[in-house]
Amino acid sequence: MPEKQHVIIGTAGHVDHGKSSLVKVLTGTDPDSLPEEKARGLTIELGFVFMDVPEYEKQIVFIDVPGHEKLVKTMVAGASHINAVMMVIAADEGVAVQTKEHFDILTLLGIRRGLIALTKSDLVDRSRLEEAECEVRNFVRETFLESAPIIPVSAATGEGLDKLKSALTDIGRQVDLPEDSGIFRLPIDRVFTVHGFGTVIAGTVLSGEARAGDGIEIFPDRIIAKVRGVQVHKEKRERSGIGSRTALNLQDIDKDLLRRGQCAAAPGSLSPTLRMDGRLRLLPDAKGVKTRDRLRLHIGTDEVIARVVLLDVEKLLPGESALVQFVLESPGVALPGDRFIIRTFSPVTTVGGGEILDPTPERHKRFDATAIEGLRRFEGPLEARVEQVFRKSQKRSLTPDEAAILLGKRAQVVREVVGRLVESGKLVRIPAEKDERLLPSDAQTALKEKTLAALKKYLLANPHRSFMPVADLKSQLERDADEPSMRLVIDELVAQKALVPVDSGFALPGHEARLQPIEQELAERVEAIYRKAGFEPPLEEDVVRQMRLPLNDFRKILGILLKEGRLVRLDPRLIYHRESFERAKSLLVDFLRLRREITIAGAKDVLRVSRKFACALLEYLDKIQVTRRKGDVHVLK
Ligand SMILES: Nc1nc2c(ncn2[C@@H]2O[C@H](COP(=O)(O)OP(=O)(O)OP(=O)(O)O)[C@@H](O)[C@H]2O)c(=O)[nH]1
Ligand SMILES: [Mg+2]
Repeated sequence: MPEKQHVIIGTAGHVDHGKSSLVKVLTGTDPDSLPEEKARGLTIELGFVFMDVPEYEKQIVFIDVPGHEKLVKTMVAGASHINAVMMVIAADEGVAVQTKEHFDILTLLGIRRGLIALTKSDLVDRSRLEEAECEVRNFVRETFLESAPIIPVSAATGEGLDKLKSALTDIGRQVDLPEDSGIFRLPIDRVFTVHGFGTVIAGTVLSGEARAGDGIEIFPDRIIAKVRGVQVHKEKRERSGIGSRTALNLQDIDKDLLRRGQCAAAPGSLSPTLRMDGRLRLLPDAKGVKTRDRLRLHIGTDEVIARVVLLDVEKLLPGESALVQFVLESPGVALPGDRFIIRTFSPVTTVGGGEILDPTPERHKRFDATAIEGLRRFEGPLEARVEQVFRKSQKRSLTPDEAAILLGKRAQVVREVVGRLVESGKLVRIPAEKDERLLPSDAQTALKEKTLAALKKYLLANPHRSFMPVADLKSQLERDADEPSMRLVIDELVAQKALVPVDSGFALPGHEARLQPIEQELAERVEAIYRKAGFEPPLEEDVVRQMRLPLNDFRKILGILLKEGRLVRLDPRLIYHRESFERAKSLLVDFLRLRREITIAGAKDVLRVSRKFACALLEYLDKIQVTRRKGDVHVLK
């Protein structure tokens, strides 16, 4: 039998209005299973109950929440990922305090579907029932439940239950599967142990899938675990399905490490942080919020304490919204687009909520224009969000797949958007055989400028050098760019002839090392020594001794003469004057043209030098590909 799509319906409403009783008469199962709940007639923990409707193509699952004012935290966790709400209002009492608070929370969580069950209809007469209906209709005016059915029911007599069931199945039909990023994510709402099975976590699968044998990571604690088995509605399954209530049996993990509020996800797919940026909207009747207010931040099934920093307003007034940065007191995880709820620290009341825009931001100063501009992009269409992920990562190029993970979007979708951003010139591709990376074009321009500036600065500080060694350049740019971005920018600068590649570094066109007059004079003396020595030049140490120069000064001058090509280094110990070398080369080449091949002894005779020089010259000619070695002889190449 194919797996049925789950429709997750949360109850909501004031304490004792009959939520659990209604779930029980609808399903035959009491959602209150704890002895303490039964004894007190009060829901304390979330209840998860499946409703079997024969012939129905979907599977309804209720999440029954507590209505008590002290347990709103639990209600938020239960309501965080529902598809629709069954708002329960007792006909005798009508709209009460937590009716409104739950309703506000559902609105802030972005729940869009539901119905209202007007319970305990058996306790009121007809006119009170009509009055209650009227009151409720007013209550939901201009809200997401504006045109939702209001159904009088009684858990005691069964009145209205059929109508309620059919309204629930209608709503279920309107629920679509969420867009799937393909990356497994399940916010944990329940942890328990099953005798003989060990530790089990449960929740609603928001995206991707998990199979037995898969590795998962528990965030924000970064605990790696292995899935031993998957269960849906107490039945063993091959894999978890998106949107389904799912239990994962984990291997070798201590239950004490797990709790509601953690998130099980594909390893490495989330980044625990102490800061999150979002748009916060206050309820119209809430108190205002100021920067540094300490609040309870509910994201997914978790609650963390955080201080709020208002980024684009001085003070946030009731009914208004602002871009904010939350500074968390303990790490949390989220993806862009996740909803959150804000409750005051003490006394605890719900004041607002909104959407996470950037779950891993830098620290921002208030009114920072770049930060605000970036967050506005994250609020925009997908193309703007993809662009912003790359912009935010400035110093590091990203692959489209990495960007997809950061956004919680399907890789294929992000790849297409990236293609459009390249066409419009906002992103630049870094060519690579596999795993093509991209960089915002602004970042590329800035990095080019930085590269040229680093080179100029280096050459100014080292006037005797005519180029900057690669390693020095890279270490200068390290803080601003990753290796592929540097490669891209350097290649482009070379192609534009703004950089000139030399042996082991880069030069600026037209730039020559500058010598002090005294160095100039020394350089001429060094050159003269080599010129005069002809085919049998002295060793470096002999020249140093002869000139009575500090070794470093000599090396510097030698470096310039070599760079300028006035001297030629044949091997680590042997240097020729350019003129002597050219003369030796043409003598040997002439000989070869005539005789086709030459031995070391032959070269010795031609140049009248010792074996050491003959050997070095022939090897160097091989190296610069004038000649080629063939056994004991060298021939022209
Ligand atoms: N007469 C009558 N009593 C009801 C009806 N529904 C619930 N009750 C009674 O109302 C009381 C509270 O019902 P619950 O179902 O526990 O209420 P709840 O909304 O789940 O309460 P919390 O979970 O604690 O918020 C119980 O004593 C129920 O027997 C109904 O339709 N008619
Ligand atoms: Mg209850």
